[in-house]
Amino acid sequence: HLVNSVPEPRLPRAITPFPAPKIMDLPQFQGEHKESLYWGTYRPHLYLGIRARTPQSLMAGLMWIGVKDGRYHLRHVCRHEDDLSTYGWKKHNGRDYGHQVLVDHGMILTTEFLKSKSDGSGYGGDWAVRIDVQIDKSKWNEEFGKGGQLFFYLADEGGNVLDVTQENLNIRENSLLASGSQTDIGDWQLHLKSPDDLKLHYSGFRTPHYHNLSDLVEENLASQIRKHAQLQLSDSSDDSSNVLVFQIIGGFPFTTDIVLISGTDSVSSRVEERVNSLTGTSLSNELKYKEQAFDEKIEKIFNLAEKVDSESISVGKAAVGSLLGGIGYFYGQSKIALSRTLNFRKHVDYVSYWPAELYTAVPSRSFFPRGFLWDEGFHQLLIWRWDIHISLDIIGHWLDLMNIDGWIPREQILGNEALSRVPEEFVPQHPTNGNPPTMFLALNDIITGLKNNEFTGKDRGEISMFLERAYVRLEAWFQWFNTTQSGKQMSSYYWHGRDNITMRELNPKSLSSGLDDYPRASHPSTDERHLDLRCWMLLAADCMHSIEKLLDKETRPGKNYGSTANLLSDHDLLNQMHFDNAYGAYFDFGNHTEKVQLKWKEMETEQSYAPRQLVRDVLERPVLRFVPHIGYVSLFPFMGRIIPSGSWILEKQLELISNNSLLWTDYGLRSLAKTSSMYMKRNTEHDPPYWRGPIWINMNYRILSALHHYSKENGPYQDKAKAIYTELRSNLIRNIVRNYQQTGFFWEQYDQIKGKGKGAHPFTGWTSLVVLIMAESYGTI
Ligand code: 6A9
Repeated sequence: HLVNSVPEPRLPRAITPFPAPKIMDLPQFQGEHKESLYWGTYRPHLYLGIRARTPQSLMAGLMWIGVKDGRYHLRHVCRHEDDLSTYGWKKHNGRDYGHQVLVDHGMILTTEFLKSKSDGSGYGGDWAVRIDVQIDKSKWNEEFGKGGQLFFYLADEGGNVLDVTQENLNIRENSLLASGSQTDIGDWQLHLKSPDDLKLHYSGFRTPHYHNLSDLVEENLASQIRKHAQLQLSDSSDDSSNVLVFQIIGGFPFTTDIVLISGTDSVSSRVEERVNSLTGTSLSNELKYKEQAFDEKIEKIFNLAEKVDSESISVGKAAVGSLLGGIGYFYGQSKIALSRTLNFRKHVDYVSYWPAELYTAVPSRSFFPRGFLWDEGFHQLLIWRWDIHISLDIIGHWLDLMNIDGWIPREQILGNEALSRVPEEFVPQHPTNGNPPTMFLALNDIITGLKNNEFTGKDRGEISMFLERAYVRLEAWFQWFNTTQSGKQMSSYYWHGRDNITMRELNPKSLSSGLDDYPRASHPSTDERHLDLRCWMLLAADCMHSIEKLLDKETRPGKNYGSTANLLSDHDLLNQMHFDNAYGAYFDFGNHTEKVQLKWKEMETEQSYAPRQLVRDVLERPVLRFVPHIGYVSLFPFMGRIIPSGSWILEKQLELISNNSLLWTDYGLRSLAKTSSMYMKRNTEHDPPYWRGPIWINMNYRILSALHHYSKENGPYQDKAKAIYTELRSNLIRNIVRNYQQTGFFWEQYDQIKGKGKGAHPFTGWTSLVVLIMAESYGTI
């Protein structure tokens, strides 16, 4: 039979999937589980966007016309430029309920989302959206109009045709707006009901592109204005439209309920009954009930009432809501760089990864609405406590993205919508670069949860089956780090892929570490030893060891994560490699000089547009030595709880943390000590300091967690740890809460001088860990 077989072309290794059964094929992710998560607000990059967890979904979205500085703007995609004074899910359970408030220059929109599965509905059930529009009279100028304009659309990624069901859209008499058919859900209908008098217009489009739908609407409106001097859609659709936009015009204030009913082809579909139960008073009641359930669940899981004041509680709820409401579903192919260098066209050559699905939370709905590997491990610290099934589903999706070498791409830019937001040079992912394996943080926590009987019968079984299947992948992940990121000395590691020929960077970055511009050895080399990576390896080995024990795999010959964990947690060994006795602190090691600066230089180049350039000026020969920056990296052994509680080094670490001329501020701990030569230094002309001073919440959470641990361990420094813990915790809570109240957002970082939120916002990723800080939930590691 060999004769007829055509040899398969061999894929480059980097894009060859890991050869093991997919985690997502496990029975626990099929059936009822899968159906229950079919629809959701899975388009987090939009102010309101709904889709299903399937590659070619029926999608819905909301646009509206907002007014800023006297000019009209169409809102759709979350953008900093829109300058909304707040938006985000105040409550959201990640499954079938959400409540969001958006404030757009005097216009206040509330969007609520509800799912329901009842007799007769199609796969995934039905969903309803309530949109409420009000104005704040003190900010709204009557000249802008007495009414609001919403645009609600449906788009079928599968290209199926959508029908407008009545030409004159008289919703007083007939709530049906549109209908269509879809493989997963059968026939469906879209209905609209409102207690207020609304005017409706519509327009249909045929397009294969879904990342620029607001352009279609804008063009249609512009041409209508030219032709008829009226701001209304053309009221036309032909029988090939796969996008339908409904313009809803109402006088302030107004409310509208929009419902998607699926499976209307079934004989028992009871359409009218279902529409009624998902609109009007029934919807109000159902929303109220879900809201209460959300509040109760928060209280039950996090016990906030016992821990913080009521203002903090509502911010804590918004943190949970916004992280869960930010969960998205993406589908597409990552681009994988084939080399580090640019080709003659100044592009990076790349190949495409296999088409893949990713269900994940996102760090920021406006600025980076996509999956980031190490962010996700932190997100799961919160999500598993809320809903273990959602959490395992997310972790499973990520682990299924692993290639045959045990590598997982760091930043997931899947599909055109995601691609359209990222500058080309940042798209290709480098298969030589890692990113901290933070999923082990969550897995460790989950395993502790198992040991403490926090899960019931069925969940316990599913978690074990999950770990059983994930095991080979986790092992490959560990091995990928252990082989490709190892250093010269035994059990030393460094982040590979730093640029060692750059002439522009003050200190070559290590994006793979997640800490981007946090200063490392001035001259990247194979002699480097990175403290943070070594500690991540300990976490990974330790977690692998726990899983081995749990699954009875400990006795396999040649494998023993226990001994690796012992080696990596050996305090003397750690001290030999990373402890600077003179300074009394832990450091990276490498080829380093402190005497590096950026200097303006006249360049001999044809690029006449930039004759003067800021370049790196090295004033002294680097030597192999400790890299003397106090900051997050130097606290990794503390975070990993490696330091024995009786050791004088622990006292020293507590001093570094609590000293306000180093890391301590009233708002949380700085990323880099004030005394560091790189403190708040730009890395290039265009690269302001990022992890060189500002306060980041993921690292503060880890440090706080270790302080909490040492405050419980008997030892001479227990009280000191306790005192610092208490103060740091209240500083972090107070500042994040204050910022949320004043600015309406959670932020990417907080400035170390006044505590002011900085960078991307809303940043509803790891900043939402504030709720775990409020609850004092820290897990084992
Ligand atoms: C590049 C810009 C319109 C940087 O939160 C995600 C990551 C973290 O994983 C990382 O630790 N952030 C942190 O240092 C944001 C990275 C954003 C890259 C976007 C393209 C285009 O924006």
